[in-house]
Parts: sequence; C-alpha cells; structure tokens
Amino acid sequence: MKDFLEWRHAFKLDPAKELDDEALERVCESGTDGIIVGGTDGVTLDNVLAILMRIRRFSVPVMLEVSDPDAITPGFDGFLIPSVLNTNDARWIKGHQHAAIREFGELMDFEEVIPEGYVILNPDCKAAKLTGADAAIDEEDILAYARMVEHFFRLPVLYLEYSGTYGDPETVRAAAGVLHQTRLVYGGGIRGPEQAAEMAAHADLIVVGNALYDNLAAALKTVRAVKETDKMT
Ligand code: 1GP
Repeated sequence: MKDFLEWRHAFKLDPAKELDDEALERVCESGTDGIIVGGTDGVTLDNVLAILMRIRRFSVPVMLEVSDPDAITPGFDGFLIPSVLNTNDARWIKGHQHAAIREFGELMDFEEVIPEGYVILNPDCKAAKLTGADAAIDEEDILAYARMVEHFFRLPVLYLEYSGTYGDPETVRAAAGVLHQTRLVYGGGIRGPEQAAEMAAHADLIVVGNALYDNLAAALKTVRAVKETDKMT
C-alpha cells in the first residue's frame, strides 16, 4: 500500500452523500491511490462507519479527514487533521484539534495522524463559511501560507482547497514552486481528465470529490489522466 504522502490521486467520499454499491465498487477499483472520507456537514459517526465498512470490502487505502472529532473511529489507514490557516477563528486552527487530543491523545497513534495546513480558496464553499476563512486572498498571500506551512509550522501537507470551484493552475504552480519538503494537495472543481492532468502537473496530489456524484464516468477518467501525466514527465 502506498503511503498517503506518496499518493498522486485520491477520491474524496462524503459520508453524508449517497453512492450506490456499483458506483462505489467502480471508485474503489478505479486504480486511484486511495480514498479520503470527509465532508463538512452531516458527518456523523454512523455514516462514517457505514461508508468505511463498504470501502473495506476492497483493498484500496482509506484515510479519514476529520471535521468532527465525534466521528473519529479506528479502522482507517490514517487520519488527516486539517488546520485552517486563513481564518482568524482559532477554533479551526487549533481549538478543535486541542480538544480532540485532550480527549484521545493518550490512545492516539501519532504515526497514523497527518496534519494538514489548509488554505480555503473558494469563499462560497461550506468549509469557508463554517470556518470563517478569508478566501479573498491573492497569490502572494497563498505563497506566504505555503512558506509558513513548510518552514514555520513544518507540516507535511499544504492543502489548497477550492472545493466546488476550479482553481487557478498558475497559482497552484507558484505554490508548488516554493515547497520542497511539504506536499502540495490540490482539491476543487476537477470535473474530468483534462483538469486532472492540468492540476497534477503542479500539485503532488489531486483530490476529486463532487464529480463522483455528478458525473461518475468523467470522474473515473481522472485516475488515468494522472498516470498519463506522470508517464510524460
Ligand atoms: C473537497 O477538495 C475536495 O474537499 C474536492 O473538491 O468536491 O470540488 O472536487 P471537489
């Protein structure tokens, strides 16, 4: 199994959304490097467990991206813990994380935990509204966050989150250009293979979410697009 920090392509499944068994099988058997289970609202322990059990029928790795500590359960290959950097609401930077570690810290295997420096760049997405993220920032701001994540907080991952909208590939390229150790994850608005290839040329990992629910066939083609991109480089 490829370590999360080596993944190039991931599908993000929202436990609060419906995906039938046949579609889920196609996602899990698609050749993607792994599945991230995560969503912003309606995530409960019950629906996280339900989707985990369904995904575990397949051999694909699966990570939980934690948005609500009450929905944490063992059984995942690892746990992604976002810290939203472009909010001034400290609860989303370190408050919820502190509460979770206070409760579960003694039981936690920190080898399985990957903190993510999260920068939310679509002002209209649910995550931006929930966390009070200031998404109206320019490229210089984003590059400063990238440098902070790598050199100041020394996090393994910077996640540029454009959830629901396609970002600017030039900005993603610029962010990749200032990162050396930290992995750059891009997510948002990838609808099909062309966009997947475009972003995978700059980001270390691309994440495809909504397209799975809107146009499964196009979403599945993003897996191959990333592999083709890698063959060309
Ligand atoms: C969402 O970054 C992911 O957290 C993927 O975004 O749903 O827009 O593909 P989309």
